[in-house]
Amino acid sequence: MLAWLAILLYSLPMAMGHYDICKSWVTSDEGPSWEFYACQPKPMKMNGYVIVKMEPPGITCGEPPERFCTHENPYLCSDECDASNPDLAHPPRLMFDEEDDGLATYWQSVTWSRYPEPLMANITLTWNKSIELTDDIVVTFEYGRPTVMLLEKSLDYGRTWQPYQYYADDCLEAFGMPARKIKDLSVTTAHRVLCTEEYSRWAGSKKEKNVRFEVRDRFAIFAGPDLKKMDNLFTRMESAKGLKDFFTLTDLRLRLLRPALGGTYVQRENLYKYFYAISNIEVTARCKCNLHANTCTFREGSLQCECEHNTTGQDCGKCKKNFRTKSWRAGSYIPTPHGSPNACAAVGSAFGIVAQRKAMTPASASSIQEGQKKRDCECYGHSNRCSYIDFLNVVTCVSCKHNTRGQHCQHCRLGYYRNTSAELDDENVCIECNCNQLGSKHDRCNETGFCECKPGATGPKCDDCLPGYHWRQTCTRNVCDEELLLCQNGGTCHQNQRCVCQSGYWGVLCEKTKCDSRQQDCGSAAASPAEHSEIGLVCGILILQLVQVLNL
Ligand SMILES: *[C@@H]1O[C@H](CO)[C@@H](O)[C@H](O)[C@H]1NC(C)=O
Ligand SMILES: *[C@@H]1O[C@H](CO)[C@@H](O)[C@H](O)[C@H]1NC(C)=O
Ligand SMILES: *[C@@H]1O[C@H](CO)[C@@H](O)[C@H](O)[C@H]1NC(C)=O
Ligand SMILES: *[C@@H]1O[C@H](CO)[C@@H](O)[C@H](O)[C@H]1NC(C)=O
Ligand SMILES: *[C@@H]1O[C@H](CO)[C@@H](O)[C@H](O)[C@H]1NC(C)=O
Ligand SMILES: [Ca+2]
Repeated sequence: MLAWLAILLYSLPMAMGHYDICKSWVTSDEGPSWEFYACQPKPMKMNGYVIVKMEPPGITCGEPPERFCTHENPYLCSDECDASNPDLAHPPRLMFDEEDDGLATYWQSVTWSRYPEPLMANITLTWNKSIELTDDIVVTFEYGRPTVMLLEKSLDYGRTWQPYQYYADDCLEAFGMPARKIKDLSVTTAHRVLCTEEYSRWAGSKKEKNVRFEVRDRFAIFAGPDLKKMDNLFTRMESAKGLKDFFTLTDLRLRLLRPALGGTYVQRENLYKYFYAISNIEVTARCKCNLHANTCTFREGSLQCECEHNTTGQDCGKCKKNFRTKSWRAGSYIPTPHGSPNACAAVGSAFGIVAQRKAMTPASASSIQEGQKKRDCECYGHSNRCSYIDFLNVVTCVSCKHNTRGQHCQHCRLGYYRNTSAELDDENVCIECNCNQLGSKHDRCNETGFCECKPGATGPKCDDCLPGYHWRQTCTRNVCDEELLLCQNGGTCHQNQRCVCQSGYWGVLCEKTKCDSRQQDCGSAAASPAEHSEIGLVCGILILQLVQVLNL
């Protein structure tokens, strides 16, 4: 009872629809059971989990020790960077540390003493984990912000990179791009990569320290200025994959291309005042767990989702072993507020929520013993039941659906063939042969969907006739046609079945002359109701009489 209460209390925040719980214990007509929801971890500061790489080697100041000045005080170059002295060193880790109030600790580059060779630096941040930004990226520069810089991101652990945002005091000059503001973006362009001049102009090194990558402003396009309507954003992300991916990354790279100039041109006589210094890089994000986990922990050197819904993997990107009866799917934000868990289905259970309900009800307890043998019950999602065949010592799927059959529902039923563009666990894996009932010998086909045809029939489905045959209930050999079996003496071929002869001729192909009314077979070729000649009429009557006699 206490446990129940605990779970009940635990499930209360779910009403807010922030996808923060993965399951809750509910009571329905069928009894108590788990219900599952799409879920995601809370946003967190990512500083503590990052691996940072600086390029080029030797870009960090202090080896050898170096003096530097500031823009505010360009001729008082009393400050010193010395890597061997902890009080004067400026290593990269100081971009991610906790700072005491008012005392900025920062990474610092060498000065621009090699001018006019450009002073450039790459700062690559690696999480070895897909993360989804939930707030602005804020980079804090001491002693002035770069006049030209580029933010890049990777979605594939650093294999490929793409620009994320361009920053320059003059976008056109630096990148050939017009300057834009996030405010100019709309619902359809919210994930556009742009160049901004907002964070690169000189405003005094103490006044404006931050360079932002604006996540909140982009969210606000969907969720409103105070981000109260996050459901709108999430719903939109479900339909626009590009939007979701835009905020997802595994790595970030800051490419510092030109340092702060203090509002002037580069003064060659005092290059000690040009350098980069970063005191903080703030990245707020949540682990990407494909809506299958609400916690993410740091284990074995990297972040890992604590996967629910019987999924596994760093991003919960696949189904656990023995839960692969259905293809893996990411959870979905819709329908709001709980979304769809799209859980992996356990072998030997039905799918999704219903499955779990059944599994929890006492009624199914009797099947547990049978369940022991169901370890090998793999049915590719086409069945939820197996039975054990004692004398063969095999476990076999029963009641395979979707027109499948076989021990693992891995074959197609007779009358169906394998859809080569579908996986084995696809509902469309078997395609009906659709053999023409009249033209084919039976309703089965070979692996490429070809039916077996009766004589005279052809085509994949046996609904065509070979030359010399025509379609009449099935393919029937022609009596006459326009190529091989020509009606003679001016006769015309009627529906490939018979020749309609000119008066005075008869025979199958009207090859015989002079119908003598006393001859028995006279009318066999001339019994056409279309023939109104007297002879034809007489012959017709004769035949009718003959038929009547024979029937008696
Ligand atoms: C920064 O990275 C880019 C892309 O790999 C590379 O082309 C460039 O040379 C690097 N810059 C520095 C200063 O190492
Ligand atoms: C990245 O994460 C994966 C999965 O947790 C792990 O196997 C791998 O060793 C990690 N790589 C590095 C460089 O930390
Ligand atoms: C996952 O599998 C376990 C063990 O069979 C089961 O208790 C749990 O309810 C399953 N969860 C989901 C979401 O399918
Ligand atoms: C074959 O499977 C694919 C993938 O599920 C499906 O899109 C297609 O419609 C199937 N083909 C037929 C003829 O059913
Ligand atoms: C199926 O039958 C057709 C027609 O007889 C033939 O061309 C094709 O090669 C057969 N496919 C297979 C896989 O046997
Ligand atoms: Ca710091």
